[in-house]
Amino acid sequence: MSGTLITVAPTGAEVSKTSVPALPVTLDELVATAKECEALGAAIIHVHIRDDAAAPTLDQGRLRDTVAALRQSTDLIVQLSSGGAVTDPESDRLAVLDARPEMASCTMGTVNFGDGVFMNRWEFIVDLHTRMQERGVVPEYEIFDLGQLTTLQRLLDKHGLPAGGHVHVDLVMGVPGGMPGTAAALVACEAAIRDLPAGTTFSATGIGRSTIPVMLASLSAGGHLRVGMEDTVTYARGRPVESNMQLVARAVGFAQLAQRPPLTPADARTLLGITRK
Ligand code: KMH
Ligand code: ZN
Repeated sequence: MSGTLITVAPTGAEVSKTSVPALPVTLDELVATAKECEALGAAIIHVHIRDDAAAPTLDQGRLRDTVAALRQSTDLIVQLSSGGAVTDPESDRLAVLDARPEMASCTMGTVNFGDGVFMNRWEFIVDLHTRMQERGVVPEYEIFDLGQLTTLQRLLDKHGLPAGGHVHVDLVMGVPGGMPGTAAALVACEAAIRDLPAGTTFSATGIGRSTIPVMLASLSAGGHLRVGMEDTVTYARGRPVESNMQLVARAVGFAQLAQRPPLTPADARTLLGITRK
């Protein structure tokens, strides 16, 4: 498939609503953002939710309500974050799957994350991967450093392919503590991805100012795109991001310039081996 899979990651767990008032944190704000981003060309929404104080939460009731509301209002593939915030316990992160999303993230290793540590022990990774297989939740394997692709290969060798049989990874580049958001790093990852099962696809996102070099490198290397205020809150030097739609519109423009127009959610499901439940 020659089009571009565009994922929007509108909220994340780290950006504060106080410093970035345009960040969608309520369910209404999230649904409105999702609808507009879908209309622009997004096919997947990577979801972190917030509580009434706009703090990150993995509250089960809120997660279920969020999945239901997004399904009702959009055709987007709902991908819940199992990463949460660096402070979330493993038990809550595993319980994210109980909200029955079509997709969930699954990170392939521990990484320093700014001043924190994003913990992903091997046994936890195996637990998450196998529970997703059992429940038919399609993973997006999050890769913060080159060696995590080797961990993914080990995981697939020992525990089998994910639900749906297709392997899709997301390169999260430029996290302080992870790999840099550069074309050279992306090319190194792309070479390692060739050792994964045939047909493995990847998307990439660059944190902060690496967003544009990573987008251009990913499109050139045959990859897909993730954008959103989880990763980028400055549109250009001195210009705060006004909305997630602004970032999705820019990604769509780049994809069109590359003659790889955005995939619809239906096309994305076909690519990723997802059967809509
Ligand atoms: N918020 C980060 C600690 C994921 O969503 O799976 C983890 C993260 C990755 O954002
Ligand atoms: Zn995330």
